[in-house]
Amino acid sequence: MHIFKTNDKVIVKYAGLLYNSPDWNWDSFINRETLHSEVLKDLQNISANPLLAHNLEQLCTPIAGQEIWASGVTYLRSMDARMEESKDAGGGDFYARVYSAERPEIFFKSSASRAVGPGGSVRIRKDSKWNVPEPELVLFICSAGTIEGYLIGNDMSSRDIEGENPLYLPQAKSYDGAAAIGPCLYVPGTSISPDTEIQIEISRGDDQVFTDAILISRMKRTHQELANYLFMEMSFPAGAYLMTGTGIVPSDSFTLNYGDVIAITISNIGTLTNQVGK
Ligand code: DO4
Ligand code: MG
Repeated sequence: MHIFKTNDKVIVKYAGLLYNSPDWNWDSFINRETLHSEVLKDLQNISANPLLAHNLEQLCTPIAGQEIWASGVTYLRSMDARMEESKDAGGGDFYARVYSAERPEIFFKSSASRAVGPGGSVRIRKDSKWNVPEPELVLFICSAGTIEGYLIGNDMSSRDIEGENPLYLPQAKSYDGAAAIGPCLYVPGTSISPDTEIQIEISRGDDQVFTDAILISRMKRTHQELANYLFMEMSFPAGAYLMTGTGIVPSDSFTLNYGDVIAITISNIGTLTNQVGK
């Protein structure tokens, strides 16, 4: 089951058919425990409408009252890259410690108003010279703390700012257009398969300048463990989004340019495409 947000509708795609949700309010529609079975009950009372296909051409960012949080250093590749980029600043050891610590790294990523959706422009900071996308699986955790769905996310990151001093992390990670999510909320009704692949392609004009892929089973921590830490001392009345960390980091010579097109695909969810704008 996939749930899409448009400017005036919430559209459900289930078993190849499209339905206009009876509840157009994103927060009240998605923020439900056992979301998959609740939506199936809703669908019993409405008919599929193939004409909704054209509404899916203009998707909004699938967010309203949710905040976007992020987990870090959950894959070995992220730990290695960050140890290297911050070694001159003496920050390297902290990444190794958080990788193996019981408490995960969790940080605030974006409010809804700063986030970007499918087809929108992500940004790189003007005061940064080394920027990368981080393709990540995003959890949707409802206000009761259970994981109800998944999205694709891009945790845009300024590597030089974070590398200069790990205390600059909020500036390296949070700014207008630093978080992309979409294209929809995927609600499988069970936990997502460990064989789920995250794939990224970056194009510059006609050239493909970077491509890579990883399975989510390579992640060190469980999704529920991350969700439990996020919800331990914070409440989220409309539920929360949690990026689960990146296992893909381009080589150190790579930085994003204005105009680059970033396409992130996650099996069974879809593709999230964004261009780097000013
Ligand atoms: O420690 C910094 C952030 C890590 C991160 O965003 C990631 O591993 O994905
Ligand atoms: Mg990240």
